[in-house]
Amino acid sequence: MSAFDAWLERASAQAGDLFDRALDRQLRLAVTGLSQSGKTAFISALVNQLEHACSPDARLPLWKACDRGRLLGVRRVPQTNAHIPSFAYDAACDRLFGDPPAWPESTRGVSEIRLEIRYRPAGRWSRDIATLYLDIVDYPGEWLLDLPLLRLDYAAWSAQVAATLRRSPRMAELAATWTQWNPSTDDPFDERAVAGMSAAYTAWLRACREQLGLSLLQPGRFLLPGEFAGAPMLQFLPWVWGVPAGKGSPEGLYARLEHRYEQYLQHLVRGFYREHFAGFDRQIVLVDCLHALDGGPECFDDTSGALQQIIQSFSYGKTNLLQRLFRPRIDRILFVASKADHVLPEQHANLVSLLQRLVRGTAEVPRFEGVSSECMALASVAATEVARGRAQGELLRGLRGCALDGTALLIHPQDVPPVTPDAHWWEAQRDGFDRFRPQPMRRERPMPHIRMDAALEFLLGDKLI
Ligand SMILES: Nc1nc2c(ncn2[C@@H]2O[C@H](COP(=O)(O)OP(=O)(O)OP(=O)(O)O)[C@@H](O)[C@H]2O)c(=O)[nH]1
Ligand SMILES: [Mg+2]
Repeated sequence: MSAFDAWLERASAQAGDLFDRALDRQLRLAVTGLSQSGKTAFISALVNQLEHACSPDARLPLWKACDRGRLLGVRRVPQTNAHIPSFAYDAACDRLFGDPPAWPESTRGVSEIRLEIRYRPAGRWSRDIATLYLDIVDYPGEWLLDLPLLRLDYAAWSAQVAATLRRSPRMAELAATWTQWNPSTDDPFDERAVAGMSAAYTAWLRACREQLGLSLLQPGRFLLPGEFAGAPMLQFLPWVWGVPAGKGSPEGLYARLEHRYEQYLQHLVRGFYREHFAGFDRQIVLVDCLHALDGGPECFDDTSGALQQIIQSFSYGKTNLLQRLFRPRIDRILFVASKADHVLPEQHANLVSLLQRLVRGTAEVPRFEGVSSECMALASVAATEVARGRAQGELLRGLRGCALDGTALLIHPQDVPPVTPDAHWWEAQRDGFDRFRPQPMRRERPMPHIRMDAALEFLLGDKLI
């Protein structure tokens, strides 16, 4: 496609978007969450619930438009940005409904999906049929952590990494492979040495994720470079060897690393942000609180810190028609403790309370802008069922399902602490929360879920009146 054709396509897509926005019949939903928080499973489940919403098997009592019979149908339609791959809903379903069932694969690139929702507006005399277009983007969670870098220059980002190393001896220990380099600002820029050190830095990011369970790992594309693997702009690392007095010579190491950082932001992050992360109307933030608990205090704080950084990359506020057209902002945000099917229903209140603590700092920005927010515990696809049975000779009420390796399980999951755990809690020996694979499901029926209808009501309810 020539540059002109691409421009023409984008311009006509934008004109179409503007028209739908003027009529308030387009809604862009930001599905936000760290890597493995459940974004792809949520989007797949959302599409599945919407597509089955008018069938007799639908189980969405908390979604008023659906419960009151005003929903006429939902279908997938081509998204306006034809140059962006479509969300692989069918591939996700092939895995979820497969034999054995499996979760969708971890996301490796950006994709979009557009849903056309047809409904009858509320009101006794209304005979009209109205349409709402719902646009959703899926992307790898790692890339989300690049957005906060847009507010930091190279020196500020380097200082942030240096502070993290001072705070966390475990991270500092793993970082020895690259921190021991210890160059000077004016050292000559040696392409091979920088490539080697950048590889060591990337290996450190990976080790922090795999060994320490951390998420606040930047730059995100280092972990998942996509089509840019091997590009020089992905070869740099933070300057943690003291604060340089100046930038040194323009051809020196510091200045060249700084240039690479800026190129990374310019070519990868800014474009990605502009194309996919501007103009959202609603946001859902998925948080795997149980992973944060299993990972220990450092992982818990890391999750909280990562969410706080991410939220600052979005714009919030109440909007009127003009703003909605030209400067859309998020006016509702839903914080979700995902994978709630890993604990017993009576623990959901604790899970929500824990989520509130975890996102306390994060929720401040939207609240300050007067944006309505809510916290709930949800399972996009419920992989367990509450059951009674005997385990090791004991009669117990617990959760029945299959572990990720297929082993049948009946467990009584541990309780969820309602507040940020204290040192006592962290020190006690305990097993982690068991993880389950999806239960066998029939394609012609909607997927089992927990509170997807409440999420739909919060996110879309006021738009379907
Ligand atoms: N039991 C249960 N597990 C879930 C649910 N949603 C997600 N999971 C688990 O969480 C894992 C990650 O889910 P994804 O939807 O791939 O997460 P993601 O946020 O898209 O991850 P990235 O694409 O890597 O950023 C899945 O493989 C499942 O093991 C759920 O509703 N219930
Ligand atoms: Mg994903």
